[in-house]
Amino acid sequence: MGFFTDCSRALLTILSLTPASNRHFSQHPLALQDITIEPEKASPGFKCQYPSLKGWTNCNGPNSRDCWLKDSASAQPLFSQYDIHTDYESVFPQGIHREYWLNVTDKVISPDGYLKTEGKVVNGSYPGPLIEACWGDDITIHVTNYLKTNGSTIHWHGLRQLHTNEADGVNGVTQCPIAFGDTFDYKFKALQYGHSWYHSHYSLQYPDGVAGPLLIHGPSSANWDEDWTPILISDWSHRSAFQDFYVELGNSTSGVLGREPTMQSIVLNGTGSYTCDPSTDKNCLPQNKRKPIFSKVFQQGKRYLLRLINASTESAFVFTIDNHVLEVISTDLVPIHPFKTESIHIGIGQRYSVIVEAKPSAPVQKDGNYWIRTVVSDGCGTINQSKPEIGVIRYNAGSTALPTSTNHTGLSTLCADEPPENLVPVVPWPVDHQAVNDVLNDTFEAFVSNNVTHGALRWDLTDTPLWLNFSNPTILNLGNTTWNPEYAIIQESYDRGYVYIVITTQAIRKDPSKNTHSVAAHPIHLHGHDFVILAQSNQTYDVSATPKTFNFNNPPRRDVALLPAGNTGGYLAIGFKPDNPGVWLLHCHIAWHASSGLAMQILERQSEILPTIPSLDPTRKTCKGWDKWLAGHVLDQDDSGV
Ligand SMILES: *[C@@H]1O[C@H](CO)[C@@H](O)[C@H](O)[C@H]1NC(C)=O
Ligand SMILES: *[C@@H]1O[C@H](CO)[C@@H](O)[C@H](O)[C@H]1NC(C)=O
Ligand SMILES: *[C@@H]1O[C@H](CO)[C@@H](O)[C@H](O)[C@H]1NC(C)=O
Ligand SMILES: *[C@@H]1O[C@H](CO)[C@@H](O)[C@H](O)[C@H]1NC(C)=O
Ligand SMILES: *[C@@H]1O[C@H](CO)[C@@H](O)[C@H](O)[C@H]1NC(C)=O
Ligand SMILES: *[C@@H]1O[C@H](CO)[C@@H](O)[C@H](O)[C@H]1NC(C)=O
Ligand SMILES: *[C@@H]1O[C@H](CO)[C@@H](O)[C@H](O)[C@H]1NC(C)=O
Ligand SMILES: *[C@@H]1O[C@H](CO)[C@@H](O)[C@H](O)[C@H]1NC(C)=O
Ligand SMILES: *[C@@H]1O[C@H](CO)[C@@H](O)[C@H](O)[C@H]1NC(C)=O
Ligand SMILES: *[C@@H]1O[C@H](CO)[C@@H](O)[C@H](O)[C@H]1NC(C)=O
Ligand SMILES: *[C@@H]1O[C@H](CO)[C@@H](O)[C@H](O)[C@H]1NC(C)=O
Ligand SMILES: [Cu+2]
Repeated sequence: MGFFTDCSRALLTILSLTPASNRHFSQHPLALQDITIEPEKASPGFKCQYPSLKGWTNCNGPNSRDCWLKDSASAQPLFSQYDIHTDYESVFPQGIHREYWLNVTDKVISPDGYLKTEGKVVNGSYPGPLIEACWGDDITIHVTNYLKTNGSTIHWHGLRQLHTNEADGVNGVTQCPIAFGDTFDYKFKALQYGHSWYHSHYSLQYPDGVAGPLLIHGPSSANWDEDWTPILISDWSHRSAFQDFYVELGNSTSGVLGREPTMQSIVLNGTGSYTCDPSTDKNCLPQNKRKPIFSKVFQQGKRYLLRLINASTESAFVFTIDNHVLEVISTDLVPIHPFKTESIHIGIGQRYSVIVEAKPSAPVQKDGNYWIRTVVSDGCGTINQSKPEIGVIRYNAGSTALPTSTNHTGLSTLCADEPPENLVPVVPWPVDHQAVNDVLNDTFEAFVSNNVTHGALRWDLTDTPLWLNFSNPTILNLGNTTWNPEYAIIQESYDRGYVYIVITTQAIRKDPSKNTHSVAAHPIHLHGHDFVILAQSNQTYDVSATPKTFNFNNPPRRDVALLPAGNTGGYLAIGFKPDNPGVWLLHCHIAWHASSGLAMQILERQSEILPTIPSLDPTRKTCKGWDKWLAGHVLDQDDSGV
């Protein structure tokens, strides 16, 4: 039974790296003495439960957020507790099984007060409902697709999916799209804790609204009193992303790459305010039919935990609250040593947890109202109405006045990740100074292919823009020794150490006659892993000199990092542990670029993937359903598929 058996006391659950036996999710009957944690005010009634940890107690509270569970009967509880220092990649507390249902449908929506007729949503709303679980829980999510013109999949952004590659939700890679009326069951374990988001990986579907927050309760690296459930911050377009994409692709015959489409507004937790005239524009909602501006009440002196997510299509933001300081405690799903700042730059797909003390700096506003602002970073996004005043913090719950507060002065709006020296993980990774792979061979350039493939110029990473066949996911080809170059597959069959991958914006190996340099910053996301940032710069990458500057000493660690763009180059060097057999997408999180082809697949330990998957029958069944749907529909594939 491996590690899902009851271990009454003292023994922490150790992650067994022998697969197959790990797959029996057990449900424990609840007993009165079962340990429960009511971690939050944000979601009343939600409880974490650890019935198998008999005799253990909850050690998490407003002044001990670093602790999660402790074995009170142990002589030295410090050595038998789950806390912020626990190496969550190898050890976790066994929670309970939770089950969720999601329904993806077409819907006319208007989060910013303007009708988007081709909206696509989860359970009738944008953002979709919160998926909430606890560290160590087993999760099953049944996703049903009712979209009339699209298939669908859901990806659980940033979750490791250790030994559950088939639940990663990437069509063409780990599954076929879910056809109209069909359901796919995603089953995985919450081995990390923190907040993230889920979104469709079907072509350009998530910018149309198929996205929602995900929260896994666990310890924090600083103390707080009350929390907010995660909020998605996003740029927003009134047109379907499937139409906007043609702006990006440009004219297919002219041989010119298009520009990024202009987005219309910014939306915070599903609300925004687009200025338009209802008397002349029938899609423009009058004020009384709009949602009120996002506002939250602060009680003087309390510490609030805010969980921020940048769920943009193309824009990065700088987040601030007038007169307040932010204490940052996590990068993506990695707890970090807290640091204080007035503003935080959040790239697409990135998340930060920040604690805000309700103690406004002078000058205190008479009405006690302060703006929450999201400023679009310089050169990272084009939004027609990018009004930064997006929400309100109120000290007087009865007030409805808009704030008169002013922004922090001297803030940088540079499009760059936070300085690495600020992002120090609590659980350190001392990174090997030697890579297990051939790094030059694994150096890739984000370029535009000179070749008009599939009717347009496209972004690429390998020599070919990614182009997947929805009906033939990589996971059903694991016996292959040769691969279609358009699947952009690279092999990493190592069972120890670190694999380094370098991505640049300047030519290193690429043949300039086949690919064109195009200056753009790209937020790079890797599935199945957290990675360390060995180096990140907007300068030129030098194959012999730059690696000498790599940071091996507990570098920042996360699942999305910006590849910066300077005039002459720019690079991002990452390192990951090849400890999770599977086929994992690495891609730019600007939806237009991923669709265009700026993506590749890392095939990790090919021969060990199948033994970790209990059965591919559900995957094959989904493919059958998709092929059946396809037989009656015309699918005009115009993008990579992701
Ligand atoms: C989504 O909607 C379904 C059907 O209405 C409901 O049963 C389910 O609980 C909802 N899911 C969540 C996560 O709220
Ligand atoms: C899911 O959405 C479809 C289409 O709107 C609807 O017919 C169906 O009843 C919904 N299912 C559930 C369980 O809510
Ligand atoms: C998805 O649906 C949109 C309509 O909302 C349509 O324009 C597009 O062609 C569809 N794409 C695919 C790949 O199914
Ligand atoms: C975001 O919106 C949802 C749905 O309306 C709501 O339940 C949630 O409390 C909001 N989040 C915050 C932090 O206010
Ligand atoms: C979200 O990411 C995009 C792209 O990197 C960036 O332009 C935008 O400013 C980010 N948003 C926030 C709130 O940081
Ligand atoms: C912004 O919107 C206005 C009004 O719809 C339009 O006239 C203008 O061209 C838009 N600007 C851009 C850059 O798209
Ligand atoms: C370089 O990459 C190619 C293509 O993936 C592979 O065939 C070759 O073995 C690699 N060379 C080394 C030294 O790793
Ligand atoms: C362009 O792409 C086609 C089809 O993928 C390929 O046959 C051809 O060699 C490519 N041409 C160049 C110059 O790369
Ligand atoms: C896609 O894959 C399916 C299943 O392997 C195959 O039947 C079909 O011909 C492929 N389509 C294309 C365009 O290659
Ligand atoms: C797997 O190999 C077969 C036989 O060579 C080939 O037809 C197929 O395209 C390959 N699959 C992928 C995803 O490259
Ligand atoms: C490169 O980065 C530095 C430091 O972050 C910044 O000061 C500079 O403006 C950037 N240059 C470009 C061209 O973006
Ligand atoms: Cu990009």
